[in-house]
Parts: sequence; structure tokens; C-alpha cells
Amino acid sequence: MTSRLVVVSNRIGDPRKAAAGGLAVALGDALSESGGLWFGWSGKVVAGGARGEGDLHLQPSGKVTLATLDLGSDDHAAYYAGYSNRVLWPVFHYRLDLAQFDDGYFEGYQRVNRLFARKLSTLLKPDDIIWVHDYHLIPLAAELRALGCRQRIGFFLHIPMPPPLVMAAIPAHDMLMRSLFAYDLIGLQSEADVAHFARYVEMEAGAERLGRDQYRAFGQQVCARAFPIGIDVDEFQALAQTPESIETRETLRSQYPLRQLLIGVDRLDYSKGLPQRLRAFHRLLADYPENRNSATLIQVATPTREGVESYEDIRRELEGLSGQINGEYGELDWMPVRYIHRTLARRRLPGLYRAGRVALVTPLRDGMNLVAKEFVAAQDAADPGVLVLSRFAGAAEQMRAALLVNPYDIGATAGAVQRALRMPLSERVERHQALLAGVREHDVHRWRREFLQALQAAERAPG
Ligand code: ADQ
Repeated sequence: MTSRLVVVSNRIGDPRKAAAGGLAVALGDALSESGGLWFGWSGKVVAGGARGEGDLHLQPSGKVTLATLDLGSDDHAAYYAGYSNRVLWPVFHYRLDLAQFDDGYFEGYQRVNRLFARKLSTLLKPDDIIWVHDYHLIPLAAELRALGCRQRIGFFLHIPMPPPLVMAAIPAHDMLMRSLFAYDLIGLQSEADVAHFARYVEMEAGAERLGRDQYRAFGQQVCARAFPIGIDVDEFQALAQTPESIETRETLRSQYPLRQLLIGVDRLDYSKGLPQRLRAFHRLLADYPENRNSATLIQVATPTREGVESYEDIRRELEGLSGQINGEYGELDWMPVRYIHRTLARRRLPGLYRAGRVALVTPLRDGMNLVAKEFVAAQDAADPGVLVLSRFAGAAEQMRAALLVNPYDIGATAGAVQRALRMPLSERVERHQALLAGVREHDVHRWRREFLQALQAAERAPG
């Protein structure tokens, strides 16, 4: 690629930091190839800062320039905690009951997108190629176009695209969807998401379908396709060889020599289906007593979006449920649930995954879910663990060799976990081989390569 790549996301990751995940590494690689720019919020909130204003900081990081913007407290509250996380996140995850509509949120969201566009436009070169990430920044291309930017701009949505009638619950849904047409390419996680997008624009905007993935509406044309995100398998397998990872596995094995470990790793988010997962585990102990004093669930849940009420609620619910299960089934020398409300160091993750006999990846809705892919990559191919995966995770479209479950069906999920715990070695190996081949084929490098190639090749919208 000859053009410079500009990545825009709400938060930026420093690709050179050891704690960076696969996404930061993959985007960092792409940025380094072209000597790129990564633009986003600095993470700093300036108390009493002027609305629609913020200081820009430029910092070199290897061949990449990190450009970060501070946000005033009113802007941050309305754009981030408000519209992004009290409207878009719940609705896009089908949780209309948790959405809070407030005109001030939408105004703040637009104001910050306009601010991002204004600051970013001063840094752009004519032949840059711009890749915008996620739901915080849907209107960014429209704001950039209003400032006269003619560069190619692509958008990738990391979370699900809801069906049209769910989308229509957002008061400004038509403006949001219209602003997507300012992009040259829209990337979604799954074919189901693409089908939802297509139905929305055909039903609500009378869009015309031009070829397989071209849509014309609002006098503009856009390409929309699925680009399922993956992980960097080699990087993750190398992490498995670090002393921290090996020590984590050895410690768990020595602490639980006769016990079967079930592993859950998530952000503490209501979309991840954690209460349902604990109820399914409770049911496993109730219905299949041979697991008592044996099956142990280690659930690591990273604190996230604290201060948004629905996240406080889910935290209290989980603490209550794990206490209840431990009180009911715990023994002097065994606690069925180990619930850890913290982020685990990334270097320890493969060790935790590898100590697990079963991974419980049971979101109620998820764009993709990378934990499912990391668990598979971390396994010992000669004696692998079993993945129990929600059919409502985007990952389920590809990972058909997992035990797919409906996480709302507590009894059936408990039955699947029982099956996973009793699965013969030959079946575990066979399923793991199929899963690992898929995780390798659809890795994060292919994701960014195919997205950027499609963006280069996208037909430019006229006008
Ligand atoms: P997330 O909702 O954050 O991302 P996910 O893909 O599951 O979800 O995880 C992202 C990363 O965070 C993984 O690398 C995982 O290891 C790490 N992580 C999660 N919990 C952790 C914990 N307790 N300790 C340490 N590390 C933890 C959004 C979408 C997903 C989509 C991704 C990428 O919601 O559906 O897969 O973006 O597109």
C-alpha cells in the first residue's frame, strides 16, 4: 500500500506496549507499514472544558504518530457514558430495556464527532486512507465530508448490527444510518449483521442493491461486507510460552489436581451473559451431582464502564450469585466458584485457558468474541479443552465445531457443560483441530488485509 493509513478509534492502543492486545498489534503492524497516524481520545477528561473543544497531542511511537484529543467533562459525559454506552451499546446488543434516550446525549455525540473531524482534518494528507472504528464514531465520515475531505474512508463495527425493528427504537436511527453512507466501505463482523444492515436500508431508506454488496441510498453509494475479526495466533501461542503463562498453568494444576476447571474471561458487561452462566453452573451442580466437589468455575471479569448504572447492577447480581452457589455447595476444602473482579495480565491468559477443561463463552449477544478464539489457540493439541459457545456470539458463525448453546436456556447449557466435561479425548481432539484451523485461517492479519484491500478497491461514491 502506498497511501498512509490513518486509524481512528475512541481509545488508542500503543502497539509497542507489552499489554497491547491482538487488535492493537495488528493495527500497529498496518500503521507501521505505511508510517501511519492513530487518532483518538486521550483518555483525559478536562473538568469544565469548553463544549466541542479539546487539546490535541501528537506523540511519535516508532513509525506511527499517536494523535490524542482531551475531552471536556460535558462532552465526555454525553458522548461516551451517554450516547455511546447508554444508547448505542444496549440497543445494538438488543437490550432496549436498558437504553436511556436523552436529547442531550445525541447532541453531545454529534458535537464530539464534529470535534474529532475538525481536529483530524488538519492532520490529513490528500491520499491518506482512513479507517474508523466502532459505534462511538458512526457520524465521523459525514462530518469529515462536510469539511471537504475526499479521502477514502472505511468503517468497521465491532459490535452487532441489530435487525431493523430493534434499530428503529433509537430516536435518531435514520440520521445514524444515513451517516453510514458517507463511508466508502462498511465492515461488519458476520453475515447476520450484513443481512440486518441490508434489510434496514432496503426497508427504511428504499436502498437499491447494486451487485452483491453495493447499496445506493440518500444519493450515495456504499459497500457493506462481513470481515470477521480474528486473533494473532502466533503471537498468542508465543505468549503461552512466557514464564508468567507457564507459572499460571502450573499453579492452577497444583491447586486443583483432582478438579475439572471451567474458565470464563470477560469484561463485566451485561451482554456477556454472566448471570445466566452462573445459573447454568448452579444447575450443573444440582442436576449432575458427580460434579460436586469437582467442577470449579474460575470467572475473571474485568471492571468496565463503572458509573453507568446497569454495570453496577450486573456487578451486584454476580456477587450475589457466586456467594449463593458457594454457600450452597462449597465444602471446607472446595469452593465451586472463584469470581475475580479484575483484569488478568495478558501474559497470564494463555496459562489460564490451558488449565481449563472447558471454556464458557456464553454471551447473550456479541459482535464476535475473541476469548473463544484465544481459548482454542492456547490449548494443548494432544489434550485440548472444550469450547462451549453461545450461538449468539458472532464467532458461532465460523466456530461450528464448538458445543453451541442458547445461553438463555439454563438447563440445556448445563447439559452442554456436562457433555463437555465427559467428552472423550478423540472427540475433543477432532473438534479442536477443526476449530484451530478456522481460527488460523481467519486471523487478525487476514481481517485487516482484506478490509484495507476492499477499501482501496471500493467504488467511490459520486458527488
Ligand atoms: P469486547 O466486548 O471487549 O470487544 P472480546 O472480543 O471478548 O470483547 O474481548 C476482547 C479482549 O479482551 C480479548 O483479547 C480478551 O482476552 C480480553 N479480556 C476480556 N476480559 C478480560 C479479563 N478479565 N482479563 C484479561 N483480559 C480480558 C468488542 C466486541 C467483541 C469483538 C471485539 C473485537 O464486543 O464482540 O470480538 O470487540 O472486534
